[in-house]
Amino acid sequence: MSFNNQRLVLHCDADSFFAAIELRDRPQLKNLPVAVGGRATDRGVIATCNYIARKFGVRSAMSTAMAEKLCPNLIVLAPRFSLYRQVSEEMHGIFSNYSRCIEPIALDEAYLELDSDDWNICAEIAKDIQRQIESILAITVSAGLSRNKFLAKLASEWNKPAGFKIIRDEDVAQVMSQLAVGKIPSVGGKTKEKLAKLGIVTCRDLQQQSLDFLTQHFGVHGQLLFDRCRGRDLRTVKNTWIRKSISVERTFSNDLVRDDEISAALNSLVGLLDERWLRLKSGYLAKSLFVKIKYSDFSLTTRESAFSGYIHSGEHFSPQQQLQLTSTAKTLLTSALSVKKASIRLLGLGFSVHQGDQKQMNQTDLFM
Ligand code: TTP
Ligand code: MG
Repeated sequence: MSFNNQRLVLHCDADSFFAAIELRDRPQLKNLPVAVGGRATDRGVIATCNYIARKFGVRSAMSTAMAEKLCPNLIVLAPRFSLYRQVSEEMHGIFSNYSRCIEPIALDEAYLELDSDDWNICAEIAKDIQRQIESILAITVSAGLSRNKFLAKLASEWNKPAGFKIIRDEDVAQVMSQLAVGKIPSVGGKTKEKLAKLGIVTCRDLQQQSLDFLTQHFGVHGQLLFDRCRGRDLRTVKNTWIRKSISVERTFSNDLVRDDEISAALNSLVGLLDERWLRLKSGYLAKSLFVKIKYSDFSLTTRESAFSGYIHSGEHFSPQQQLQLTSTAKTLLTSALSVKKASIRLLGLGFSVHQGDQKQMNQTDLFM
């Protein structure tokens, strides 16, 4: 089998994404069946559920009433979409430290084209991404590494949750021969049924059919079936991810209470943000500064302040900017603490950004 793509593709998909985010703030529910969705009394549906609930047959898009019938002890939590979007943004930010070509597929899922064709190097990158996401975001992702998008996605689904699988060139023939046709993403219920009527159940069965036969029965879809059942996929990874923010955060081993320790933590975050900002490939403009606080009860709050000017990436903050950023961050923090003064478990600091032409921008614009 010959392969056009030299670079390898990594597919990452977070495990029970919405539920995992809810569970990290409610560790006491970790070993119970938990779902995120609407209430049964409101004719709600399940958005997702943890793997414990899946053992009872609970699934995404199922009515909550049905889910509660299957799993009477199911805990159904209301969704918090803006939080999921924020975590998604942070997860994609982590991806961007490892790849310049990222194609997001969903909030919790992306293809990454890696800069290497060395399987071992790419496997290390994949594992590093998994570790980073777990340590920074406290959720797990499954990852699949292969030669193309189709095979990489197949690999990431192989042993969820927190799974990692590589499908190497020499494994493709065997993997495909045993695969059910329903595992090809575009083969939905109807196509599967039609294939079954033709006696085609596995990809091996599909491989026995000519391209003519498949186009005769499935039109333009025939070519896709012909390719996928052999593990072929010529789609490239399209770099469509746009960074919207960059942030740094610290979880403290002892929750912060005193003003002086909170202030010291904030100063050190400004330093960390400066480092991240310097390393970020140039071309980003910061348009606002935000602080994020997680209290010891795991509740979360953010405060944001827009700039009237811009600051651009790829350079250290000037001393003046450093002062102004620190002072703005303190004001934001004070505003949050005036609403809720409690011990702090985590502090974060970041910029909302957009991509822009540096030449148009004058660094001294910041906070003018
Ligand atoms: P998925 O990645 O499909 O599911 P998941 O992350 O919950 O579980 P898995 O471990 O199998 O990957 O979807 C990502 C999120 O999208 C999911 O957490 C909730 C949301 N979603 C819905 O709201 N409705 C749906 O029907 C599906 C499939 C997902
Ligand atoms: Mg997922």
